[in-house]
Order: sequence, then C-alpha cells, then structure tokens
Amino acid sequence: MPEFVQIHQSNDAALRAELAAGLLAEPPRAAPKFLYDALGSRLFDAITELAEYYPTRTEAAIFAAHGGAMAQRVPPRAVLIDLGAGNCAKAARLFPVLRPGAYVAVDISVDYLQDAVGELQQRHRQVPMLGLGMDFSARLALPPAAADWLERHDLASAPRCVFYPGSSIGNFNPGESLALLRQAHALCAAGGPGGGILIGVDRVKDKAVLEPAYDDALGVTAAFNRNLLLNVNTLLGSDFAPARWRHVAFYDEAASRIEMHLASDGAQTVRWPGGERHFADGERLHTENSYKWTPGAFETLLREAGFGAATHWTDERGWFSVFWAPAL
Ligand code: AVJ
Repeated sequence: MPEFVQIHQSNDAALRAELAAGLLAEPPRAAPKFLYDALGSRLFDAITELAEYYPTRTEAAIFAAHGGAMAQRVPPRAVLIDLGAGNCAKAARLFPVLRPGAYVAVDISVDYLQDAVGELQQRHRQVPMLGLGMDFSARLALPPAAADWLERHDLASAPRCVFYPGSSIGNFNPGESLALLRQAHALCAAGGPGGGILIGVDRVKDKAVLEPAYDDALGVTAAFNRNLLLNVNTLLGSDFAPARWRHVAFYDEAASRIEMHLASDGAQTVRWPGGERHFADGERLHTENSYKWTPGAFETLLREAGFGAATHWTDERGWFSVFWAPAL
C-alpha cells in the first residue's frame, strides 16, 4: 500500500473561516478548490468527456504525440510531484514514458486521491508512492512528513519533476501564478540536478470555442458549479439550495479569463452557524476564474519564477501548450 499523509483535515476551522469571509465579501466568492469534493471530482471527470470541453483531450494528444521528446528533457528516475493529481490518470499514462523513480500525488480531495494512488500502486509495485491530502493553493511546500518519506526511500537528492497538467494554473491570477511557480521552482531546486516543471496551459483563443467549453449543452458544468454549494453546506453547515442558483460562465477578453458564477434565482438568505448573507435576485457568487495564456506571456512568467529557458509542445490548432522548464 502507498503511504498517505493528510494535511488539511486538521485545518477545517481555517477552511470554514475562509468560506464565511468569501460569502460575506463584496462581491461574494468561494474559491474554486471548493468545487472538488468527491462528487465534484467525478463531475469534473465527466466534463473532460464532453465534446465542448477540449482542454483535457487536447493535452492528452500533445502528451501522446510528444511524450518521447518530453522524456528527453525530464530526467529518468525523478520524483514526480503531481499537483492536483485527482484520479492520477494523466500521470499514470506518462509512467511508461517518464519512468519516475517515485511518485508524490498531491490533491485537496483526500478520499478520491487515496483510492487513485492505491490503484496506481497496484500497477507499479516497485515505484514508491506517497499521497498528500493538502491544499497547495495558499502555499506549495513539502510537509515534513513528505521530506521524511523521501529521506527514508533514499530519494532526498533525486531530481524532482513538478507535474502540473490540465491548465489548473488557470485558476490563479497572474500574480498568484507567479508566486506558485516560484514555490514550484524552489521545490525542484531542493532536489538533485536536472529537475524542472512539466505544465499544461490553456491558450487564448476565440470566445466561440472558449465559452461552450464552460457552458455545455448537457449542463454538466452547471452541475459541477452548483455542487460547490453542497460542498460548502457540508464544510460550513450552510443551507444553500442548489436548485435556486443558475450557472453563469463567460469569457472576459480584457482579463484573458473565463469567469464562472452562480446567480441567485430570486432573493434569498443563506444561513450558517455564526453568520448569514442575503442575496438579491440575480446577485452572483463568483466561483472560478480560468485564465488563458499566450505562449510568450507564459514563458516570461516561467522565467520570472526562476526557471531556465522553456520548451513547449502544442496541438495543430494551437489551443493548448505543454511547457517544460528546467529548474537550473
Ligand atoms: C481544472 C481548472 C483546469 O478551468 O478548465 C472546467 C476547471 N471549470 N470547467 C478549467 C473547470 C469548469 C478546469 N481546471
């Protein structure tokens, strides 16, 4: 069995405080990490199967076409640190190509991660695996228990490859993305030489392609968005009624981002232990941003974060890019 360390459970009070502060803010918001309880992770998996949602399959095609070229950059037997590992499927597909020496899967959705890492361990018994149930959106660093684990497996000075696929970095604004990439750089630089980051980034493109990807005909993305309210109810003890909230998603060209909101259907008051908030008819709760990048702007960001010259691979339509940047 893989080892498993759960970091955020002890931090429930902090999550509750963060949620309450967001609901009381002007305009009200809830961070996108709250989309990913067990059901939310499954709904996201369903989104990736939708015809309209191109990022996952486009990225998969890039990995399939250019995995060999990527393997020439990523050092063999590296510690593969998978950020937002989810069902671990992307890393699993790269195992035969990248041949990692160890696998560290990080995700906020703890139960989901535990099952996924457990299954992957069955298929690769010789690769040491560690699951980390933690929220890295505020700060990305290996907890002491993970450093001990690397030490015990004699991997403290192995090269480290931070793997951040799926354009999840799009949830962060440019300033937050820079901060996260700096922490990722420090994580790589703390390992042996040759490490770096392998990261998938969704690109700026036509609104006519972007908007349906976040507002699909079946309403799966709407269900994913509304499910955040159920997760908030569980975490905070609030009484959100998902049926009374409409899914809203649009592309803001000036900011290069998709915005996702839930709009109140009628006036209503939401209550939780120690607080409440009134929502006017049509008032929105902001649940997610998904930033889109040009390759040039993202290369500059990687440089600013401390990485060396980046290489990137893309698809025929230039919709998505996978970057490799060495830590140096
Ligand atoms: C997991 C953050 C990459 O922004 O495309 C999908 C999440 N939200 N549909 C994205 C998402 C609505 C997704 N990321």
